[in-house]
Amino acid sequence: MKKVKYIVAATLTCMMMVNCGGGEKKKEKESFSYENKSSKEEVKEASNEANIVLVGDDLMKFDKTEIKAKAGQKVKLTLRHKGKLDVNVMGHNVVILAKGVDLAAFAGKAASARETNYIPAGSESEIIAHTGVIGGGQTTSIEFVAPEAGTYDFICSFPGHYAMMKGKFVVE
Ligand SMILES: [Cu+2]
Repeated sequence: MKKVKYIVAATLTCMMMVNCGGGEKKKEKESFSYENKSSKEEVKEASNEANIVLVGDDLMKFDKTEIKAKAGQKVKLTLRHKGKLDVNVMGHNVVILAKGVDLAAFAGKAASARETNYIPAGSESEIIAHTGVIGGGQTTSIEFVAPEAGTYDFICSFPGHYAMMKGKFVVE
């Protein structure tokens, strides 16, 4: 078992090196042979983290209306703003709300919470996770652990955005 874990770690390292280095031929070959030996374990390891990427734009839209993870799974959520507008004009964030939180009520509070980056003070219990606010051309990431199974709302809490920029976070 230890040996298998080592191989998986080595495979992942190889894959990362290949990804970062643009794929030297020799390394690519190595990672390939490892991959065949331990493909099952590798899938297991990979599923330990959900990699979610949401892209926002200057038209007040997210590119997805549904994102997914498994209960208890480590989630890496990346928000990319592919627009050009400044953070003060077209700022975006992602706020995942706890169950039972009223979307409109939360967004109303958030809109006037400019000093705290549109996260209302004292609203911790209403939020599962949230990113910072970014402008055009910027990217930000957060990591958190997926809550219990269920469907959660996510929004951009920048003033006036939630009606257009919202979706479901489905936890299985
Ligand atoms: Cu927004």
